[in-house]
Amino acid sequence: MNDTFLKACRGEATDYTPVWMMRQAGRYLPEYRQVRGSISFLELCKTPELCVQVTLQPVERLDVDAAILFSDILIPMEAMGLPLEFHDGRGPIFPETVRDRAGVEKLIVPNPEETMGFVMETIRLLRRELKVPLIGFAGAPFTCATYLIEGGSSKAFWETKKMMFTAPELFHQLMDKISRCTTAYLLAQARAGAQALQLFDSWAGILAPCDFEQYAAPYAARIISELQSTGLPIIYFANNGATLLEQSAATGANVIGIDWRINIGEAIKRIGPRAIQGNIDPAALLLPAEKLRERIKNLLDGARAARGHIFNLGHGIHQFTPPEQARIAVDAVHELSRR
Ligand code: 1CP
Repeated sequence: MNDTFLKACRGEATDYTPVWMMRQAGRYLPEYRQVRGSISFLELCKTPELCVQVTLQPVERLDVDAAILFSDILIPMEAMGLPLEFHDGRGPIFPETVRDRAGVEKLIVPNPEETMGFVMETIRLLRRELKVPLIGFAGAPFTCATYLIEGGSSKAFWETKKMMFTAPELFHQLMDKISRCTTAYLLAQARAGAQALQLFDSWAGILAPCDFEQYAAPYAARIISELQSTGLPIIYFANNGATLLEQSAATGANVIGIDWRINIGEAIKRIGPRAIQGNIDPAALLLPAEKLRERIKNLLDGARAARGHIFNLGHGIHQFTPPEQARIAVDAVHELSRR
């Protein structure tokens, strides 16, 4: 059993720097595209045997030190009672949005085992196969709320901010409901065998620090505190969150994920004595091998001051990344960090 990743999460010494990549299973892998050729994305998410297969694909091809459950942050939002659709090339769509009191009240806080048993089954099956730790995950409440309110992806997040600023009580009610769903869901993942848990706050970076403080961070903090009983390392990743690092650390997460818009040395100073995860620009995987290795070397040097470093990209791997380049990066991290 390779527990290097878990040791780094806990700030313990490791023989080398562990590595995984956000969205490491997915469309950049031909073997993933082959599975997806015969099944829709949502059906794939609900078929444990296939989720196991695609979760294992990057572990085998890239030699990463952790696996991440194959699923999506919007699966529990569908379980809250809002129909979800995925259209190729357009991302997720909620045809009914949540914008008023009736919409918030209609949402249920589901029993995760009953409504998302396929996720827990995937976790149980994976634990039998894996020789690296398995990361479970959920969207952080703010990020999930944007999808419910906007009805899908967004650029300006106007409807979300409109609710925040014109109906704050309703917004808090929605956040509270999503948070209760998320805590129950992650506790169920832990019981099924997840060995670390990551909260993805992909859109937190659109918020002013004062609004992050008031409307988003307290809910992430509450979930993290309710997960303490599991004893599992919790990773909090706010994309575009370089302006929110102190507040992200204050959520109580054991590991703070950072994107590439900040130097890791500066981020380490700002998050204090806890582990850090990141932070190569996903596009930098396109660099010629020698340049890529040089960039990784610089990152590893910069991360020496950290109390635990997990190498990752600053956000999900891009769909058009050549898989061979990802493998070059993983090998470079392993080789260059070994003492
Ligand atoms: O067509 C396809 O096959 C679907 C593409 C795809 C994949 C492979 C989507 C749709 N989701 C996923 C898997 C996924 N999503 C994982 C798998 C595990 C892994 O990392 O290997 C994870 C962790 C997620 C999480 C997720 N989904 C996030 C948070 C991470 C991030 O990238 O910021 C978000 C925002 C989503 C929503 C989502 N699902 C899919 C897409 C294209 C999107 C983003 C849409 C948008 O930009 O708003």
